Amino acid sequence: MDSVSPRKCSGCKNGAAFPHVLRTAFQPIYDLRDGSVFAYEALVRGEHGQGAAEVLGWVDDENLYAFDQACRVEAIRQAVAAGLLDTKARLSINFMPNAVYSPMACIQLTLKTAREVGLAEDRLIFELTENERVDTAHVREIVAAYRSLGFATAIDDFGAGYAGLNLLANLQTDLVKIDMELVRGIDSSEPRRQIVYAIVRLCAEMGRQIIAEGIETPGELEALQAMGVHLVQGYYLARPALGSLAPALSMQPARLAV
Ligand code: G
Ligand code: MN
Repeated sequence: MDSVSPRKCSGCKNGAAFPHVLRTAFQPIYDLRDGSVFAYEALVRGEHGQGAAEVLGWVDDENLYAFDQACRVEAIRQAVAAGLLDTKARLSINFMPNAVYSPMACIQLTLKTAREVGLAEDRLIFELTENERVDTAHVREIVAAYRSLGFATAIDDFGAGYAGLNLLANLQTDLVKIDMELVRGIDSSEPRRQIVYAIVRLCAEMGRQIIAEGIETPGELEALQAMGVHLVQGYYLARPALGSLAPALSMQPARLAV
């Protein structure tokens, strides 16, 4: 096992080490083939529903590790409290690679929490969020460790920032989430359609599942559906809801009723 820093680990011994109450909002990722919820993405919120940007403002170098742990634990506990086990949906948790010091050590509290509440490993997805450049070897190690434990992994915001083609080349994630900037206005943008369709085909060839995120209009949804994208997320379908899990979509023949 890799070496572990006692200081960094001290924040992970229990989820209460982060000095703020964290809540979780859940936004569904739907499967258009049957309207079911494929997964709920867990999004961190403050005690009074403050947004992720405000909550992230409370995070510093000292409490980053404790924050990441607390987010995971709260996401799992709150999803189960909201009824996740009564559904077939998975739970998708964002993580910052820089908040993972040692992949196997840092996942233990998450694993313990999931086992305590009866959530099987194969119902957890970890979305790799890259808001800063990270060491490729480090991220590969995390993805490999999570896979070996039975979790699914996703590249988040693919096509934006640091989440480019190199990530696809270097990381064997199960899922790829297409960034919302590529989705925005896709129905009226030939270049966006060409790029996204190329990503769809590429991911199909690579055996990765695609999720389109940030869908805000029926036109965007239809354009993506026409390309064969069936895992979809966005405000047009459902906004994040604090502490509650949105129901499945009601489907009409050949068209969605949303
Ligand atoms: O980086 P990541 O993809 O995890 O970001 C998720 C964020 O995107 C959340 O804060 C969520 O509220 C937001 N979000 C989800 N769906 C939409 C959408 O349709 N439009 C916009 N603008 N933001 C969205
Ligand atoms: Mn995400």
